[in-house]
Amino acid sequence: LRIESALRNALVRQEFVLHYQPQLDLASGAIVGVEALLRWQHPELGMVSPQRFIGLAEETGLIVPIGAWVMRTACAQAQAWRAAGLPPLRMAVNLSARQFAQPDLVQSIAAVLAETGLPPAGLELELTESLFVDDVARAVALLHELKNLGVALSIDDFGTGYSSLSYLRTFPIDVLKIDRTFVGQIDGDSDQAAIVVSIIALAHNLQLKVIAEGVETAEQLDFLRAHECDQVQGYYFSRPVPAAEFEQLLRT
Ligand code: G
Ligand code: G
Ligand code: MN
Ligand code: NA
Repeated sequence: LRIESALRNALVRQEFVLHYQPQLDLASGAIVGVEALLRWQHPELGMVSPQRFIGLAEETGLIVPIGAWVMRTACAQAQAWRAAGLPPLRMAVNLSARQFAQPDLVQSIAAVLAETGLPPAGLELELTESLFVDDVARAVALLHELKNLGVALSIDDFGTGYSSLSYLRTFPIDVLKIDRTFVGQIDGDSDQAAIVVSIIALAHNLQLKVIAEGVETAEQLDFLRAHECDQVQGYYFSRPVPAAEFEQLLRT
């Protein structure tokens, strides 16, 4: 309960911050994207991990105003970097189930794009397969509306959900993000390696881009390069870092 009331106050007390993790094009090594990741810096509890509060924020509905703050802050940051002359990156923002269920989701994203001036193609929404299972027809319609705005859509944690692969044909998805549990075991476990190779082939056969998450070693990187993965993200390149640090990364 203490953490719940603290969470209720976190927005007005400005205790949230976004960290940013680069996504690199595997062929060129250039940073082409960035994922915004929410952090909660509580004066007494310290840095609270999203694993501890995203679930609670979902249950209480607090994720809606928090998610709106994330969207505005991430888009404003992406546009500020562009205005500063840095290479244009695609900003990836995680969407929760509760946000996905909001009737005004599309309008609220359109409003943030208009307000910040970020071109729609500069925003990517990270969705999980679990968002699609409740009402597939609504999900398909909503994804088309989001696509019509001009934003990119990715499936996060791909391979860990329970939904059918058939949605990949009917949903206007641009990117699959291979879950880090598969990537982390490329070296030791040939079954996990086979899954990674299969997801890359699946993505490419459907004309989708594929990003490997959780890349931590040179061996994993070599494997992904050999199998023509498009983009990589993980501690091997950088942890999620504060905006100023990310900007340094972009300038070097
Ligand atoms: O960055 P970290 O590994 O601590 O994130 C833990 C989990 O929290 C991940 O599943 C990540 O997707 C989720 N997460 C991080 N930032 C956000 C956010 O802004 N919105 C939502 N809905 N989830 C987030
Ligand atoms: O669920 P989602 O993919 O959004 O979660 C992203 C989370 O993964 C972030 O919290 C981020 O801190 C974490 N992460 C990013 N790169 C790595 C990595 O190389 N290894 C591990 N273990 N976690 C990572
Ligand atoms: Mn993500
Ligand atoms: Na993920």
